[in-house]
Amino acid sequence: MTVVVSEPRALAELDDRDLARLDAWWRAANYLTIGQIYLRGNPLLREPLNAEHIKPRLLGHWGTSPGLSLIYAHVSRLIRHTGQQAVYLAGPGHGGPALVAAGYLEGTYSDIYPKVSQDEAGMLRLFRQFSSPGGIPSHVSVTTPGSIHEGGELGYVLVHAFGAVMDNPDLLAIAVVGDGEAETGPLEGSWKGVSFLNPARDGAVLPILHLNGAKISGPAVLARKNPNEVRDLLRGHGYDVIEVEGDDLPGMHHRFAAALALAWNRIREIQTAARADEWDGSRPTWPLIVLRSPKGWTGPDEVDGVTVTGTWRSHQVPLSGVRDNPEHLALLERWLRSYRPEELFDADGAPIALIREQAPEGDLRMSATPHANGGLLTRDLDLPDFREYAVDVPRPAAGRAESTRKLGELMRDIYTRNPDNFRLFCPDETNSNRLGAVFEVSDRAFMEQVTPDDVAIGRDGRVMEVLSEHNCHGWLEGYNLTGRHGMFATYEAFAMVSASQTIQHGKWLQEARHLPWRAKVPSLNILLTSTAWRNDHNGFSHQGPGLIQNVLTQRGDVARVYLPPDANTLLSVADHCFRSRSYINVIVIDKQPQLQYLSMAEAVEHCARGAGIWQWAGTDDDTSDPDIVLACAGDVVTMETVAAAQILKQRLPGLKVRVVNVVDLMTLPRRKDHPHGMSETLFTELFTDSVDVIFSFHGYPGAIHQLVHGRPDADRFRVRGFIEQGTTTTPFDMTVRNRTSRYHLVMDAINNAGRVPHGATELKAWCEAQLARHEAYIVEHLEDMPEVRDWSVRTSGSNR
Ligand SMILES: Cc1ncc(C[n+]2csc(CCOP(=O)(O)OP(=O)(O)O)c2C)c(N)n1
Repeated sequence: MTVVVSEPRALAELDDRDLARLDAWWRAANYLTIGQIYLRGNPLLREPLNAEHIKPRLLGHWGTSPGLSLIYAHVSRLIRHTGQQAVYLAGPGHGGPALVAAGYLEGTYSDIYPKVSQDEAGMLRLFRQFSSPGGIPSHVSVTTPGSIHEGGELGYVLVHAFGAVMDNPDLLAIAVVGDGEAETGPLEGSWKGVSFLNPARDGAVLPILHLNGAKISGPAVLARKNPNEVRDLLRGHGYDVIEVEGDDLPGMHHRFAAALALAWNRIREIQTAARADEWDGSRPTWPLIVLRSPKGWTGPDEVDGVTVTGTWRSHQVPLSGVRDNPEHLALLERWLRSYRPEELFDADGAPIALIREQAPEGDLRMSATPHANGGLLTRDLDLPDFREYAVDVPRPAAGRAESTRKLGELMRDIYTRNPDNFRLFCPDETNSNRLGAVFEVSDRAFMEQVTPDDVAIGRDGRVMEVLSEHNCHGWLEGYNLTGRHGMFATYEAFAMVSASQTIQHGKWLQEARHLPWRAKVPSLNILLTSTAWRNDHNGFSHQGPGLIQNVLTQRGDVARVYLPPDANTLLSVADHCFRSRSYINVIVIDKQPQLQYLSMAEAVEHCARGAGIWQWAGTDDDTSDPDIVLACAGDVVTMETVAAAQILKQRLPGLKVRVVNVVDLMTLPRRKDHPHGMSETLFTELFTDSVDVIFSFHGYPGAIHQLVHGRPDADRFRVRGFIEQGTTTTPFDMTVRNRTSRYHLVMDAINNAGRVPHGATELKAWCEAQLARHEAYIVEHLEDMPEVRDWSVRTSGSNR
């Protein structure tokens, strides 16, 4: 696209027509905002306002809205002058009616929702649907054209904005940061986005810190700080601070236009120099605007003798008793009429030409930008054949490999084939998670100083490492929602830092499914590695499989959880996830050397079914039901299950044991509960309909009970899993403490089998003795017993 470098003065200075347009548009947006909050009739005030015109429940947020609309109006003018592609992210997303009003004035809203037409009837529908049953949410939600950021859970506006512009050189993300929002941990950490933004190949973020002074019911820290401290803080983060303050009109229009022009010209200077190779490589000082304007600006100054505008009292609905209080009703009418709606909308109720002129052309309207409907821009990844990265597995459970290393090699080649369409996001653990092969083709992105000791760090890098799960997760969301692919790889326990983002993104994807105009976007892929079971060295703080629990409570149309037990299944699962759209895919596998079970061909077949019987591991001959089913999902518990089955095979050969492995956790629920749910016939084929199942699970045991609910005789599932018995110990001791060790599973099998063959009592006693030996051994030797540490099916002598 062509960005026209505007004459700085032309952009910075408003002529009369500019001013008239901005003023009319802003008045119209504010009018429509208030209409959405209050009115269910008489949308154009063509008759005196009465109580019947007022909604029974007054919902929504006025206070932030006039500021959001003012900014929107000015950015639209900038776009008209320059052709700049821009996406608007409202941090205080509770100002939803302002962004809905903007889309409506730009015509996009009626294009998408034809019933909400640009006439009186459509305006009435616009008002009635807001925050109503069957209508639209009060925030800048999925339903809002032009939005990739709901702003419901505050704190993520900058992370989404930075993710949106990565590898998106022509895009400018306008990110409005609320002063309350700026108090959140994620937002405070996200100013650092500039340290990872390359002006040559990435777009730009323009943060606009909106210091309107207050939150729901109290002052905001940055608004009350000495302005020098605010300046120092933001400069310290690397920004060039441009300030606009006041409530005078048209003065504020003039000053904001000048500030925006200054900011944009500065951005273009930075980008033009970088793209012309005139960049010394140091981190640019990007502009940032601090806007100080009153909360609830243009609203009623006082209500019941108390100041409202400029205070926290304007946060939500400044006049609350309108239906029953004639004075409030009169005040509301005066307030609405102060925008002079009769000048803004024509006889049919459509916005007048002056207002329509304010909108940029076509897709340049921020409410229509395809960047905010990223599925429209999504290109499939050019994926290598994952089978080429296979680990050779001549015999099951005989050799060990670091499975995630293979995934790293796959991602290395995805980077090469997709130079602007794929990124890995990781909180400082790419090497630790054995994904370091990506560094063969890409450094980590870093715009701060690089020293000779740094390895794989540089301004051209595209591996995103920042020690902030919030940043990693949010950047990937922004990257995904604008149509690009990636993966967030993190230590399993610390995925809980960003778990709330996972949940919020899941909600976004769920809602998007109901909107045919929202094209599907690349899935959010999360790799949980350095798992609970193998954080024996780091201890209890690093042992927490909580994210699985969160994700599986999300609705089936978005949530997917995969527990590949080895490298080949991991490769097959990863390939599937990289091809998928609009899901949250959680993949759980540890990074340590681990037993390998399946050849690539077997892995592909196993993953396609999601679960299957591992005949080679058990003593089940398929002619009749087994005596016990040993099921497993997760790498470490799979090893313990296979080991338990081997012990039973050797020491209790009369017992018929079936081993079932589950890769796709969502095959366990009934099909009516999840689209991946296996058929009842397959479920019975695997688990029978009456034999007891000892299910050993990577996560919390309750999850399996939840998933098999409603399956034939679900009570027969005895689940072992992580029961918060963590500490700093040996790998095997983690399984002992959590009662998932092979010895526990053998005893469980004996205790629950339909038939107890001769020798069972002795075997249980042997297991108890082994556990006692283990306990003494690790205290003395500080490592696991060799027969456990080096165990494989080869050492215990079995064939596939
Ligand atoms: C993480 C989070 N905590 C609490 C809330 C509840 N909440 C909604 S709006 C708001 C105040 C927001 O203040 P600010 O960001 O300054 O926005 P503005 O003043 O522009 O409305 C709060 C605390 C929330 N939405 N998200």
